[in-house]
Amino acid sequence: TRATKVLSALDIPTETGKVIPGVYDGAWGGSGETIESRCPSTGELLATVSTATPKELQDAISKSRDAYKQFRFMPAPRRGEVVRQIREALADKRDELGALVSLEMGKIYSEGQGEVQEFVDICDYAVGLSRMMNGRVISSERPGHSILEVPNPLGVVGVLSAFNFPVAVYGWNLALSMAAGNATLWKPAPSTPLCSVAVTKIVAKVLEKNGIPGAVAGLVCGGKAAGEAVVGSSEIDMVSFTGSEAIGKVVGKAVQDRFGKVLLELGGNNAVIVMPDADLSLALPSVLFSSVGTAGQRCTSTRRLYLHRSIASEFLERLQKAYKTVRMGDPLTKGTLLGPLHNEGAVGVYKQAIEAIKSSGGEIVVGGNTDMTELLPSELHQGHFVQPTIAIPKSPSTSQDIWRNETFAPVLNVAVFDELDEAIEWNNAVPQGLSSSLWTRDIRNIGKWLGPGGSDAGIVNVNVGTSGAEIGAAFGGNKSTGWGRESGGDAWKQYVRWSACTVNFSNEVPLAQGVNFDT
Ligand code: UN1
Repeated sequence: TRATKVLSALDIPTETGKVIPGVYDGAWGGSGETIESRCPSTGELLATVSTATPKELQDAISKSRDAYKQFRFMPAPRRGEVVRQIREALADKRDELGALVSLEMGKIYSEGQGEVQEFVDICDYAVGLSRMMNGRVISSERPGHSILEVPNPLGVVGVLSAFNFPVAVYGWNLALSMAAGNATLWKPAPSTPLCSVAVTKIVAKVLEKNGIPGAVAGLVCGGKAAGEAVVGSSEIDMVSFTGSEAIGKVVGKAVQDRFGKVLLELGGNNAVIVMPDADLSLALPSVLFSSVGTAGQRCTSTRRLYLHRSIASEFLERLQKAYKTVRMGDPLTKGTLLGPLHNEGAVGVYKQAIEAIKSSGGEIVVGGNTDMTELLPSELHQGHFVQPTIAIPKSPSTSQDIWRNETFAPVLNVAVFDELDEAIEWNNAVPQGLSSSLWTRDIRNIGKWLGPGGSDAGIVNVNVGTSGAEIGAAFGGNKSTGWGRESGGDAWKQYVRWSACTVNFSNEVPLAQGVNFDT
């Protein structure tokens, strides 16, 4: 099968019935329960993967700690050189790994490749960073003294990643964590274990070649138990979690309870505002990509569309037409723009959202169906396909659940506004604060949008959609999105421990603030 082909190109043998080891701590293993990886497009079983027993989990955590204790002494630029080799190895397998992302997660091939590219990009960034993780020298008020701010490796970083970006989000964390001199232990989503096994194999080979302990980039596939072990372990200095607000709340509290560091990337509920002066022919494809792309399964997907009254009907009409041209099908088939949802649960969430809109008097403008058998070839009938949907809820009131909750599916809710201030108020009136986008050519609108009374999200775009960020800036959201920052910008500063070091080069020991303690 094509799955066998893709997997064997990624060094994952798949003889029938064979369980693939899902735990790596320098050696592959895992003798706990097994998990199944299923293709969301066809329902076929891709492979069975092993997880760790509680004892193996603790062993993996300890091995990560040991690996950190060794790795932290390697000079940062040399760590950067290892990251560069990982970058090369990943780029070599971009197509194969991209195809595996499509097979296991369900996003289209171009986006699967894009995810690997994002990992490659952040490696490039981390290679440069490895020579630029600078502290500072601060003037002291005391003669013959200097104050240094020094970054050192932090320890072990636990990465709990989500199904929707089974490669890139780990990449954001691993690249920075390695440059910073940490060991990283990955607990991927239970439904995308193969992507994590494939990535870990690529990384492990590079580590081995450089004589670095494999547990510098460890892996524990599994479900709740594995997640809880990572979250609860005092040997793990920082937990970087991507997922739902509900689970993020539990993770955040648990890590805080042991005074660990936590980095949360939780729900998004991202709005696009289109002003009357916007270039609609640019806004249109952009809104289409952000709302339908990845079948609405990015945390940055557009969920809310606010249209100025004067362009609302024209824009909506054009958007409806565009929705109807989106080709649904197998994510690996050329020309497909819409793959399936990831699993049956997501279809349930989609149905519930449609039901809630209808029962509260809202209108479904396009889509709303989950029975796609007419539109799809028989081999995709077991897939989790749904129709991308545009809805007009009865009221724009953000006190309604329809507007307040993140539905991780292609459902776009539309409302009409008269004044930009009103639209900004709606933009900000939800619990989440990840991404936002304003379409205008008027510099006064842009000033308002970017300023203190503007969007309160972590990503505030102008004439660019809500999804599809590059790695250069720090990525993350405010409010219930969790305030975490990953990827570029200053995000690396969280992956080190900072010390303020006052050094006395003089022959006196004066006290700060002129305090006199003479006897
Ligand atoms: C996510 O959805 O979890 O900005 C991450 C984007 C991507 C990353 C999204 N580069 O859409």
